[in-house]
Amino acid sequence: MAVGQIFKIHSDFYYVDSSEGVFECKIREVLKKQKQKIFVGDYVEFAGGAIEKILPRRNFITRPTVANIDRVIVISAVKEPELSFSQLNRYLAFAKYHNLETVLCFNKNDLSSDDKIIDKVFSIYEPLGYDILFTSALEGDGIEDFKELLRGKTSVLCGASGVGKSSLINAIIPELNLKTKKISEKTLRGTHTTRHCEIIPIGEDSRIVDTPGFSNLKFDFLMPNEVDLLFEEIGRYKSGCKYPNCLHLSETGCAVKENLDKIDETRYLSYVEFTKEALEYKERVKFQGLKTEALHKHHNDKTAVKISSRKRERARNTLKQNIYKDIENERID
Ligand SMILES: Nc1nc2c(ncn2[C@@H]2O[C@H](COP(=O)(O)OP(=O)(O)OP(=O)(O)O)[C@@H](O)[C@H]2O)c(=O)[nH]1
Ligand SMILES: [Mg+2]
Ligand SMILES: [Zn+2]
Repeated sequence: MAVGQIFKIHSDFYYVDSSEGVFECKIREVLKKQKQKIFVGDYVEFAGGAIEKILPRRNFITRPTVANIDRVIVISAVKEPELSFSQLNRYLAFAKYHNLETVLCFNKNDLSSDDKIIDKVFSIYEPLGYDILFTSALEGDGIEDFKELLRGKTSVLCGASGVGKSSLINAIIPELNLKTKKISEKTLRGTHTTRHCEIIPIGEDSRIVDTPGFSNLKFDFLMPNEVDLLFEEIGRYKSGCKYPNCLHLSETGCAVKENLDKIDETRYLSYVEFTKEALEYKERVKFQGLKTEALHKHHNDKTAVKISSRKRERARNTLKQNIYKDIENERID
């Protein structure tokens, strides 16, 4: 069985890169039945144009869906679309949730001569330990540094549509000529030009993953008391809070609130925003928990699971088949 890595997925076709070359594969029915999802970046076993097995992932992210990566580069535009710190904090918290090294890249630097943005970016994110890069894919500023950053690693570009992810890759490898598109004049947003994730090799030892832009990421998958783990500068005060389950919103004796002068305001506002999303998620989980309970009907003090009439019909048929089998067996015997 050959082993290779998925570098692109288009509808039902999986493109595998292996020492034997590049193959277009389909996925074995059994994997589909097991509802196993294959990500770009997955190592797989394959034979005769069919993927048989997904090998264990070193890591992965789900927005965009990519596995086995070394780092995330969050791309923002300083203008067009307008820089949103709230959105940026979302990407950063998400990468931290997946425990991935992250670098910040601010593109379209040619469109702004406003040093205030640069100062603000450095004052917030440098103390948090992030590497920061300003680039212009159009004029070439910072492109050498960007290329240097990629050396020896597999880096995933992550950011809203229209910030210039594909343009940055084109700036490094012009022959690639990846599709790029002007952001809409009406909405000043991107138009989802890149449709699929794809691993692109750069030289001998570096790889970059171009991805479709997205901006509707929500923290509706974790518990509210986990959100402060995604904000290092907030989590560090947690142990001083009066209540161990403090969410640092409006509780008394909250050490985070007492130290707000040391935390950037946009960062704290993002923390509150994500915690509220997590609180909504918690409520929903609780509600769904109750709904599952309601499916259990009480019969003579015993809890019986209520099943739909179709399932009941199927159960009866199975019973019938078993009876026929027994009859047949008797005849053979
Ligand atoms: N002025 C300026 N324009 C840029 C720069 N980088 C990209 N653009 C323009 O921004 C628009 C969007 O760029 P894309 O590279 O398609 O953006 P993307 O992030 O790949 O977008 P999606 O594929 O939709 O996620 C294009 O018109 C680019 O020419 C830059 O550094 N400066
Ligand atoms: Mg693109
Ligand atoms: Zn607190």
